[in-house]
Amino acid sequence: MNASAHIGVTGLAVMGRNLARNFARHGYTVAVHNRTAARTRSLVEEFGHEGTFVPAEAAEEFVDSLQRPRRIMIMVQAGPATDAVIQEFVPLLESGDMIIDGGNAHFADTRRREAALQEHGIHFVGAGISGGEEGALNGPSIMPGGSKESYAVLGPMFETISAHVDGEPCSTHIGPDGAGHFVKMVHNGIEYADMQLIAEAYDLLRQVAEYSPAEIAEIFRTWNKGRLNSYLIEITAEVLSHTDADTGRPFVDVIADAAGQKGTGRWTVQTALDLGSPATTIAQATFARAASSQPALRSAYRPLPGGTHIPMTRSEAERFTTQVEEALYASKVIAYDQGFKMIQDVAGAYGWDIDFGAVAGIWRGGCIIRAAFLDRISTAHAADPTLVSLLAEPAFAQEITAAQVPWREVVATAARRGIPTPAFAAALSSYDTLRAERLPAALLQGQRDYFGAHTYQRTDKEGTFHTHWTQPDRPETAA
Ligand code: NBP
Repeated sequence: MNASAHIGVTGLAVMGRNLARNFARHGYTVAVHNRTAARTRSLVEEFGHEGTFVPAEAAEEFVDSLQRPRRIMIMVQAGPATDAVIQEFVPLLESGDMIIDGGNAHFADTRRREAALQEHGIHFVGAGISGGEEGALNGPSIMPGGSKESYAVLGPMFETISAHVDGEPCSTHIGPDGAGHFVKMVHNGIEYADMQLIAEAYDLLRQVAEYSPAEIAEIFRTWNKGRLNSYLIEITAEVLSHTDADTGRPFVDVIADAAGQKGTGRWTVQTALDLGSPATTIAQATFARAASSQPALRSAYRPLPGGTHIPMTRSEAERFTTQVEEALYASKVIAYDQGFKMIQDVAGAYGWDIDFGAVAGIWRGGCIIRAAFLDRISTAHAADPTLVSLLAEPAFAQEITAAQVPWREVVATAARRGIPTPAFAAALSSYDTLRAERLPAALLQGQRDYFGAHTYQRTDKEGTFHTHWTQPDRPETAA
């Protein structure tokens, strides 16, 4: 067989099929393969005219059609299916070949696979791909990990098929082994937080300001022209302005209020706990989905009292809308900051050299959290690669300072009226935690020392100490 294909894609469900078409549309010769050959045939029948595809039914035939070093992109279900496909291909490959996992793998699996394939001299590249079906076809945001050598070969291909913003590709080498999938996971965690914050803003405008979904859609459209400009705000306005064809009711009112999840938010929260990274807004957004899907628990709580409903005048509602915009923006800055902190923490833990500015840069297009303000996040991190927090950057600090009164007013109004705002409140509380001069952590240390002799440090002298709490005069000793 003529080894003509620049890249091979195995796994031709929605994502693999669209990525294969994207490569082909950009002039690459693409070998295509799927466990069930019917998918391969239908891809070529329907879209063969879009470029050059080399279909293969057998794995050997697929591998033989690839130029060396061979580049195989796996687009199958994450988990055991990915391992099964790797096992199938490794014996057919040789040193220097590359396997790219474009699925939503857990970064720990990617680390394991990368280490195992290194022993065969095969480059394993865990590449986070965001943008869903549409992005895969027309330009996703691509977050590849793995070796620098593999990016030297794959980078130009990824950068060609990725989304572009201001002429810049939305693909960059994130870092070694699992770094790409880690960053994709955090992207999804931020996505959970961003969506929850938008949903809470909607709920406040609906319940407190008593706007209709169609009116709120217009508010979101206005916000989308300003600093909140983003894909998620844009689609929110679309969803809110949609009317149900069967009932004539606002579509949002006929959708069951139980949110689903596929697991990347949960992974982000679990990993944040492992790293000790306080990603509280992302965690609350994930728990909010879980709580919404607990009907028995919700029924048990439903009869209990809530807050007070106080009608607003039109001008009060307009003022409140402005406050919600401020609160949403400030909370969003905190959520993104928490995501970046996780990436900084993992980089420290694993010694990964990650360019945080470049990460924000490739999230400006192609992916679900694409937003105008990522430009500013990118600039802030690029200007100071050691930036601990966005809030240490003067322009963001100024905006957060300006948002103080409305942000607190919105969270207080929600509490008084009994409207849940777990993500808004978590963001504000995170802000207040991190800016506090003194935290009650001092009391926690006292409690821990009391029941578990866990020791403490003092503010006035060096060393580690323990108080003998049960002795009458409670003597203190150096531990
Ligand atoms: P799915 O996640 O639905 O997986 C279906 C594909 O996996 C089919 O090609 C199927 O082959 C193949 N497959 C399975 Br299942 N088990 C296999 C096995 N043991 N051996 C070989 N092939 C096997 O596809 P998708 O929605 O296109 O997503 C692909 C990857 O991209 C996933 O990891 C997903 O998490 C990730 N992702 C998806 C999105 C999205 O918006 N859908 C976005 C970003 C990332 P068959 O045809 O023979 O059954």
